[in-house]
Amino acid sequence: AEPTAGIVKPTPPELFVPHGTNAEMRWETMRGRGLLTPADRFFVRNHTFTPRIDARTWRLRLWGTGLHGSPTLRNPVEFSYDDLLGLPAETLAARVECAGNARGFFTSQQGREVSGTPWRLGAVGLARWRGVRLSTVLERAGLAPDAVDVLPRGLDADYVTGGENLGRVRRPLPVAKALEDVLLAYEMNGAPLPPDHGYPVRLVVPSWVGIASVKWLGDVQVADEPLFSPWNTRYYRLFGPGHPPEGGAPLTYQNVKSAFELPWDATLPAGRRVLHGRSWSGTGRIRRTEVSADGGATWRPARLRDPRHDRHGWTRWEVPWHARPGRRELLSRAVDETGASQPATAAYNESGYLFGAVVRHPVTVTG
Ligand code: MTE
Ligand code: MO
Repeated sequence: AEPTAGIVKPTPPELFVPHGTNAEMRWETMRGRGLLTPADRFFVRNHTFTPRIDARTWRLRLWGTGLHGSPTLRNPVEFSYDDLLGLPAETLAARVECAGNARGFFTSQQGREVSGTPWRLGAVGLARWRGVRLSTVLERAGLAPDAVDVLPRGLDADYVTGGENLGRVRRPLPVAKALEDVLLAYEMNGAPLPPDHGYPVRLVVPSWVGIASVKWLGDVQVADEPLFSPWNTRYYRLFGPGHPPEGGAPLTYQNVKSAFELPWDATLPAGRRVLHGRSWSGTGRIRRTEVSADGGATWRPARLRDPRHDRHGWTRWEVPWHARPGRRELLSRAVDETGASQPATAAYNESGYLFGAVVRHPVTVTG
Protein backbone atom coordinates (compact mmCIF):
# COMPACT_ATOMS: atom_id res chain seq x y z
CA ALA A 1 0.00 0.00 0.00
CA GLU A 2 1.33 3.40 -1.04
CA PRO A 3 0.75 6.03 1.66
CA THR A 4 -0.86 9.26 0.48
CA ALA A 5 -2.24 12.38 2.12
CA GLY A 6 -4.85 12.08 4.87
CA ILE A 7 -7.85 12.11 2.56
CA VAL A 8 -7.68 11.65 -1.23
CA LYS A 9 -10.99 13.11 -2.38
CA PRO A 10 -11.31 16.89 -2.53
CA THR A 11 -13.06 18.08 0.61
CA PRO A 12 -14.45 21.49 -0.33
CA PRO A 13 -15.71 23.47 2.68
CA GLU A 14 -19.28 23.49 1.39
CA LEU A 15 -19.41 19.68 1.70
CA PHE A 16 -17.25 18.89 4.72
CA VAL A 17 -16.19 20.10 8.13
CA PRO A 18 -12.48 19.13 8.33
CA HIS A 19 -11.04 17.45 11.46
CA GLY A 20 -7.39 16.60 10.65
CA THR A 21 -7.31 13.37 8.63
CA ASN A 22 -11.06 13.11 9.19
CA ALA A 23 -13.90 15.08 7.65
CA GLU A 24 -17.60 15.16 8.42
CA MET A 25 -20.54 15.62 6.13
CA ARG A 26 -22.44 18.89 6.30
CA TRP A 27 -26.05 17.94 6.90
CA GLU A 28 -27.42 20.77 4.74
CA THR A 29 -25.89 19.03 1.69
CA MET A 30 -28.42 16.17 2.11
CA ARG A 31 -31.37 18.57 1.79
CA GLY A 32 -33.59 17.57 -1.13
CA ARG A 33 -31.57 14.43 -1.86
CA GLY A 34 -32.54 10.79 -2.09
CA LEU A 35 -31.83 8.30 0.64
CA LEU A 36 -28.19 7.64 -0.18
CA THR A 37 -25.23 9.80 0.79
CA PRO A 38 -23.19 10.47 -2.38
CA ALA A 39 -19.59 9.24 -2.04
CA ASP A 40 -18.21 12.76 -2.63
CA ARG A 41 -19.74 13.98 0.63
CA PHE A 42 -19.60 10.77 2.69
CA PHE A 43 -17.64 11.39 5.92
CA VAL A 44 -14.09 10.04 6.19
CA ARG A 45 -12.56 8.68 9.36
CA ASN A 46 -8.91 7.65 9.02
CA HIS A 47 -6.66 6.64 11.90
CA THR A 48 -3.72 7.56 9.65
CA PHE A 49 -4.24 8.25 5.94
CA THR A 50 -5.80 6.77 2.85
CA PRO A 51 -3.49 4.19 1.21
CA ARG A 52 -3.33 3.61 -2.55
CA ILE A 53 -3.78 -0.08 -3.25
CA ASP A 54 -3.41 -1.86 -6.59
CA ALA A 55 -6.37 -4.22 -7.00
CA ARG A 56 -4.35 -6.37 -9.45
CA THR A 57 -1.89 -7.44 -6.76
CA TRP A 58 -4.26 -7.17 -3.79
CA ARG A 59 -5.09 -10.41 -1.97
CA LEU A 60 -7.43 -11.20 0.90
CA ARG A 61 -5.79 -13.79 3.13
CA LEU A 62 -7.79 -15.94 5.56
CA TRP A 63 -5.68 -17.70 8.16
CA GLY A 64 -5.63 -19.04 11.69
CA THR A 65 -4.31 -21.61 14.10
CA GLY A 66 -6.34 -22.73 17.08
CA LEU A 67 -5.38 -22.66 20.73
CA HIS A 68 -4.10 -26.26 20.58
CA GLY A 69 -2.39 -26.00 17.21
CA SER A 70 -5.28 -27.25 15.10
CA PRO A 71 -6.17 -25.09 12.09
CA THR A 72 -9.29 -22.94 12.42
CA LEU A 73 -9.76 -23.14 8.64
CA ARG A 74 -9.71 -26.51 6.86
CA ASN A 75 -8.46 -24.97 3.61
CA PRO A 76 -6.86 -21.56 4.22
CA VAL A 77 -7.21 -19.56 1.02
CA GLU A 78 -6.35 -16.31 -0.64
CA PHE A 79 -8.86 -14.44 -2.75
CA SER A 80 -7.86 -12.02 -5.49
CA TYR A 81 -10.08 -9.08 -6.47
CA ASP A 82 -11.29 -11.06 -9.51
CA ASP A 83 -11.97 -14.11 -7.32
CA LEU A 84 -14.27 -11.96 -5.19
CA LEU A 85 -16.03 -10.48 -8.23
CA GLY A 86 -16.71 -14.05 -9.34
CA LEU A 87 -18.44 -15.09 -6.10
CA PRO A 88 -22.20 -14.67 -5.48
CA ALA A 89 -22.84 -10.94 -4.88
CA GLU A 90 -25.33 -9.12 -2.69
CA THR A 91 -26.31 -5.51 -2.22
CA LEU A 92 -27.06 -3.96 1.13
CA ALA A 93 -28.15 -0.43 2.03
CA ALA A 94 -26.39 0.32 5.29
CA ARG A 95 -25.15 3.25 7.28
CA VAL A 96 -21.59 3.59 8.42
CA GLU A 97 -21.48 5.71 11.57
CA CYS A 98 -18.55 6.51 13.81
CA ALA A 99 -18.92 5.48 17.48
CA GLY A 100 -17.93 9.07 18.26
CA ASN A 101 -20.53 10.71 16.02
CA ALA A 102 -21.97 13.78 17.84
CA ARG A 103 -19.13 13.59 20.40
CA GLY A 104 -18.67 17.38 20.27
CA PHE A 105 -22.01 17.84 22.07
CA PHE A 106 -20.66 16.21 25.24
CA THR A 107 -18.61 19.41 25.54
CA SER A 108 -20.75 22.07 23.84
CA GLN A 109 -24.08 20.97 25.40
CA GLN A 110 -23.06 19.12 28.55
CA GLY A 111 -19.82 20.90 29.49
CA ARG A 112 -17.78 17.67 29.69
CA GLU A 113 -14.29 17.24 28.27
CA VAL A 114 -13.95 14.05 26.21
CA SER A 115 -11.11 12.75 24.04
CA GLY A 116 -11.43 12.25 20.29
CA THR A 117 -12.64 14.02 17.16
CA PRO A 118 -15.29 16.61 18.14
CA TRP A 119 -17.80 15.56 15.48
CA ARG A 120 -21.19 17.22 15.23
CA LEU A 121 -23.79 14.92 13.62
CA GLY A 122 -22.02 14.39 10.28
CA ALA A 123 -19.95 11.27 11.02
CA VAL A 124 -22.62 9.08 9.43
CA GLY A 125 -23.63 8.21 5.89
CA LEU A 126 -25.88 5.76 4.10
CA ALA A 127 -24.65 3.93 0.99
CA ARG A 128 -25.71 0.97 -1.10
CA TRP A 129 -22.86 -1.52 -0.81
CA ARG A 130 -22.27 -4.45 -3.13
CA GLY A 131 -19.99 -7.35 -2.45
CA VAL A 132 -19.70 -10.86 -1.08
CA ARG A 133 -20.88 -12.04 2.28
CA LEU A 134 -18.03 -12.65 4.72
CA SER A 135 -19.75 -15.96 5.50
CA THR A 136 -19.27 -17.05 1.86
CA VAL A 137 -15.48 -16.73 1.99
CA LEU A 138 -15.26 -18.16 5.52
CA GLU A 139 -17.25 -21.21 4.42
CA ARG A 140 -15.07 -21.67 1.32
CA ALA A 141 -12.04 -21.55 3.57
CA GLY A 142 -13.53 -24.35 5.65
CA LEU A 143 -14.36 -22.51 8.86
CA ALA A 144 -13.94 -24.82 11.88
CA PRO A 145 -17.14 -25.25 13.91
CA ASP A 146 -15.39 -24.18 17.12
CA ALA A 147 -14.19 -20.81 15.73
CA VAL A 148 -15.03 -17.97 18.13
CA ASP A 149 -13.64 -14.71 16.78
CA VAL A 150 -12.36 -13.34 13.49
CA LEU A 151 -9.90 -10.44 13.29
CA PRO A 152 -10.12 -8.34 10.11
CA ARG A 153 -7.10 -6.09 9.55
CA GLY A 154 -6.57 -3.10 7.29
CA LEU A 155 -3.66 -2.39 4.93
CA ASP A 156 -3.30 1.25 6.01
CA ALA A 157 -0.20 2.33 7.94
CA ASP A 158 0.49 1.34 11.55
CA TYR A 159 -1.34 3.55 14.03
CA VAL A 160 1.20 5.35 16.21
CA THR A 161 -0.08 7.31 19.18
CA GLY A 162 1.85 8.89 22.05
CA GLY A 163 5.06 7.29 20.71
CA GLU A 164 3.51 3.80 20.83
CA ASN A 165 3.02 1.70 17.71
CA LEU A 166 -0.31 -0.14 17.93
CA GLY A 167 0.09 -1.83 14.55
CA ARG A 168 -2.49 -1.95 11.82
CA VAL A 169 -6.12 -1.08 12.45
CA ARG A 170 -7.85 -4.35 13.38
CA ARG A 171 -10.82 -5.20 15.51
CA PRO A 172 -12.10 -8.62 16.56
CA LEU A 173 -15.59 -9.60 15.48
CA PRO A 174 -17.53 -12.54 16.96
CA VAL A 175 -17.94 -15.39 14.46
CA ALA A 176 -21.72 -15.33 15.03
CA LYS A 177 -21.85 -11.72 13.75
CA ALA A 178 -19.37 -12.45 10.95
CA LEU A 179 -21.69 -15.19 9.64
CA GLU A 180 -24.89 -13.15 10.09
CA ASP A 181 -24.92 -10.13 7.79
CA VAL A 182 -21.38 -8.80 7.26
CA LEU A 183 -20.42 -7.82 3.71
CA LEU A 184 -17.03 -7.70 1.98
CA ALA A 185 -17.91 -4.64 -0.08
CA TYR A 186 -16.21 -3.70 -3.35
CA GLU A 187 -18.85 -1.22 -4.57
CA MET A 188 -20.37 1.89 -3.00
CA ASN A 189 -23.47 3.41 -4.63
CA GLY A 190 -22.87 1.50 -7.87
CA ALA A 191 -19.20 2.40 -8.37
CA PRO A 192 -15.97 0.79 -7.17
CA LEU A 193 -15.16 1.83 -3.60
CA PRO A 194 -13.42 5.21 -3.56
CA PRO A 195 -9.90 5.10 -2.03
CA ASP A 196 -11.05 6.95 1.10
CA HIS A 197 -13.77 4.42 1.76
CA GLY A 198 -11.64 1.29 1.57
CA TYR A 199 -10.68 0.48 -2.04
CA PRO A 200 -10.45 -2.24 -3.14
CA VAL A 201 -12.44 -4.06 -0.41
CA ARG A 202 -13.84 -3.11 2.99
CA LEU A 203 -16.06 -4.73 5.56
CA VAL A 204 -19.54 -3.39 6.19
CA VAL A 205 -20.90 -4.46 9.56
CA PRO A 206 -24.44 -3.08 9.45
CA SER A 207 -25.63 -0.91 12.35
CA TRP A 208 -22.46 -1.53 14.39
CA VAL A 209 -20.02 1.21 15.33
CA GLY A 210 -17.97 2.30 12.29
CA ILE A 211 -14.70 0.83 13.55
CA ALA A 212 -16.09 -2.67 12.89
CA SER A 213 -16.27 -1.85 9.17
CA VAL A 214 -12.55 -2.23 8.50
CA LYS A 215 -11.41 -0.45 5.31
CA TRP A 216 -8.64 -1.58 2.91
CA LEU A 217 -9.09 -5.13 4.18
CA GLY A 218 -5.96 -7.27 3.83
CA ASP A 219 -6.44 -10.35 5.97
CA VAL A 220 -8.77 -12.04 8.41
CA GLN A 221 -7.45 -14.16 11.25
CA VAL A 222 -9.76 -16.86 12.60
CA ALA A 223 -9.39 -18.17 16.16
CA ASP A 224 -11.07 -20.65 18.49
CA GLU A 225 -10.51 -18.32 21.45
CA PRO A 226 -11.41 -14.66 22.04
CA LEU A 227 -9.09 -12.23 20.24
CA PHE A 228 -7.92 -8.83 21.40
CA SER A 229 -6.56 -5.66 19.83
CA PRO A 230 -6.38 -2.09 21.11
CA TRP A 231 -9.59 -1.47 19.14
CA ASN A 232 -11.60 -3.72 21.44
CA THR A 233 -9.63 -3.20 24.66
CA ARG A 234 -8.43 0.39 24.93
CA TYR A 235 -10.76 1.99 22.38
CA TYR A 236 -14.45 1.52 21.59
CA ARG A 237 -15.48 0.60 25.11
CA LEU A 238 -17.09 2.89 27.68
CA PHE A 239 -14.69 4.17 30.35
CA GLY A 240 -15.33 6.37 33.38
CA PRO A 241 -17.68 6.49 36.37
CA GLY A 242 -20.15 3.61 36.34
CA HIS A 243 -17.96 1.43 34.12
CA PRO A 244 -15.49 -1.29 35.14
CA PRO A 245 -11.79 -0.27 35.11
CA GLU A 246 -11.17 -2.33 31.96
CA GLY A 247 -14.13 -0.57 30.34
CA GLY A 248 -17.59 -1.82 29.44
CA ALA A 249 -18.11 -4.53 26.84
CA PRO A 250 -16.72 -3.72 23.36
CA LEU A 251 -19.22 -1.45 21.60
CA THR A 252 -21.50 -3.09 19.04
CA TYR A 253 -24.80 -1.50 17.94
CA GLN A 254 -25.26 2.21 17.42
CA ASN A 255 -28.00 4.21 19.17
CA VAL A 256 -30.86 6.46 18.01
CA LYS A 257 -30.12 9.83 16.43
CA SER A 258 -31.74 12.52 14.30
CA ALA A 259 -30.47 15.57 12.43
CA PHE A 260 -31.86 18.65 10.68
CA GLU A 261 -30.76 19.18 7.08
CA LEU A 262 -29.68 22.71 7.96
CA PRO A 263 -26.34 24.52 8.14
CA TRP A 264 -24.74 24.73 11.58
CA ASP A 265 -25.55 27.56 12.60
CA ALA A 266 -28.39 28.33 10.21
CA THR A 267 -29.61 31.77 9.23
CA LEU A 268 -33.15 31.74 7.88
CA PRO A 269 -35.67 34.40 6.90
CA ALA A 270 -38.78 34.74 9.08
CA GLY A 271 -41.98 33.13 7.89
CA ARG A 272 -43.65 29.80 7.30
CA ARG A 273 -41.38 27.03 6.05
CA VAL A 274 -40.89 23.28 6.14
CA LEU A 275 -38.00 21.84 8.15
CA HIS A 276 -36.34 18.69 6.86
CA GLY A 277 -34.21 16.08 8.57
CA ARG A 278 -33.43 12.39 8.98
CA SER A 279 -33.55 9.85 11.82
CA TRP A 280 -31.80 6.52 12.22
CA SER A 281 -31.02 3.89 14.79
CA GLY A 282 -28.72 0.90 15.18
CA THR A 283 -31.33 -1.07 17.10
CA GLY A 284 -34.37 -0.93 14.81
CA ARG A 285 -36.40 1.00 12.25
CA ILE A 286 -37.51 4.52 13.15
CA ARG A 287 -41.15 4.71 14.24
CA ARG A 288 -41.53 8.36 15.21
CA THR A 289 -39.71 11.67 15.19
CA GLU A 290 -40.77 14.83 17.01
CA VAL A 291 -39.53 18.38 16.70
CA SER A 292 -39.48 21.23 19.20
CA ALA A 293 -38.87 24.87 18.34
CA ASP A 294 -39.28 26.17 21.90
CA GLY A 295 -36.36 24.55 23.66
CA GLY A 296 -38.17 21.30 24.39
CA ALA A 297 -41.32 22.67 26.07
CA THR A 298 -43.64 21.41 23.32
CA TRP A 299 -43.09 18.79 20.62
CA ARG A 300 -44.78 18.18 17.30
CA PRO A 301 -44.65 14.96 15.26
CA ALA A 302 -42.72 15.16 11.98
CA ARG A 303 -44.09 13.37 8.93
CA LEU A 304 -41.87 10.38 8.15
CA ARG A 305 -41.17 10.17 4.42
CA ASP A 306 -39.68 6.67 4.57
CA PRO A 307 -41.72 4.92 7.26
CA ARG A 308 -40.71 1.45 6.00
CA HIS A 309 -37.04 2.29 5.49
CA ASP A 310 -34.33 -0.37 5.32
CA ARG A 311 -33.44 -1.66 8.73
CA HIS A 312 -29.87 -0.34 8.38
CA GLY A 313 -30.93 2.85 6.57
CA TRP A 314 -32.81 5.93 7.75
CA THR A 315 -35.99 7.89 7.24
CA ARG A 316 -36.31 11.40 5.92
CA TRP A 317 -38.90 13.60 7.66
CA GLU A 318 -40.46 17.05 7.46
CA VAL A 319 -42.37 19.36 9.74
CA PRO A 320 -43.86 22.82 9.16
CA TRP A 321 -42.46 25.70 11.20
CA HIS A 322 -43.51 29.32 11.54
CA ALA A 323 -40.14 31.01 12.09
CA ARG A 324 -40.24 34.25 14.08
CA PRO A 325 -37.24 36.59 14.21
CA GLY A 326 -34.58 35.96 16.86
CA ARG A 327 -32.12 33.33 18.06
CA ARG A 328 -33.80 29.92 18.11
CA GLU A 329 -32.89 26.35 18.92
CA LEU A 330 -34.42 23.49 16.98
CA LEU A 331 -34.61 20.08 18.66
CA SER A 332 -35.50 16.70 17.22
CA ARG A 333 -35.93 13.35 18.89
CA ALA A 334 -36.56 9.98 17.30
CA VAL A 335 -37.96 6.69 18.60
CA ASP A 336 -37.23 3.30 17.04
CA GLU A 337 -39.35 0.15 16.90
CA THR A 338 -37.76 -1.20 20.10
CA GLY A 339 -38.88 1.93 21.96
CA ALA A 340 -35.31 3.27 22.17
CA SER A 341 -35.28 7.06 21.91
CA GLN A 342 -33.19 10.15 22.52
CA PRO A 343 -32.84 11.37 26.13
CA ALA A 344 -32.33 15.03 27.11
CA THR A 345 -28.73 14.31 28.14
CA ALA A 346 -26.26 11.59 27.20
CA ALA A 347 -24.48 9.37 29.74
CA TYR A 348 -20.88 10.56 30.04
CA ASN A 349 -17.94 8.36 29.09
CA GLU A 350 -14.32 9.48 28.77
CA SER A 351 -14.03 8.90 25.03
CA GLY A 352 -17.38 10.49 24.26
CA TYR A 353 -18.84 7.49 22.44
CA LEU A 354 -22.50 7.01 21.61
CA PHE A 355 -23.85 10.51 22.21
CA GLY A 356 -27.53 9.82 21.58
CA ALA A 357 -29.14 12.77 23.37
CA VAL A 358 -31.31 15.45 21.76
CA VAL A 359 -29.13 17.96 19.90
CA ARG A 360 -29.98 21.67 20.12
CA HIS A 361 -29.52 23.11 16.62
CA PRO A 362 -28.86 26.89 16.65
CA VAL A 363 -30.80 29.00 14.15
CA THR A 364 -30.95 32.75 13.63
CA VAL A 365 -34.23 33.92 12.11
CA THR A 366 -33.86 37.29 10.43
CA GLY A 367 -36.72 39.77 10.38
N1 MTE B 1 -10.42 0.78 8.68
C1 MTE B 1 -9.09 0.99 8.61
N2 MTE B 1 -8.35 0.07 7.99
N3 MTE B 1 -8.51 2.11 9.10
C2 MTE B 1 -9.26 3.08 9.74
O1 MTE B 1 -8.69 4.09 10.18
N4 MTE B 1 -11.49 3.75 10.53
C3 MTE B 1 -12.73 3.14 11.07
C4 MTE B 1 -13.46 2.33 10.01
N5 MTE B 1 -12.55 1.47 9.32
C5 MTE B 1 -10.67 2.87 9.87
C6 MTE B 1 -11.22 1.70 9.29
C7 MTE B 1 -13.64 4.09 11.64
S1 MTE B 1 -13.27 4.64 13.20
C8 MTE B 1 -14.81 4.47 11.00
S2 MTE B 1 -15.93 5.46 11.76
C9 MTE B 1 -15.10 4.02 9.62
O2 MTE B 1 -14.06 3.23 9.09
C10 MTE B 1 -15.31 5.22 8.71
O3 MTE B 1 -15.60 4.81 7.41
P1 MTE B 1 -15.57 5.89 6.20
O4 MTE B 1 -14.27 6.63 6.27
O5 MTE B 1 -15.76 5.12 4.94
O6 MTE B 1 -16.73 6.83 6.45
MO1 MO C 1 -15.12 5.73 14.03
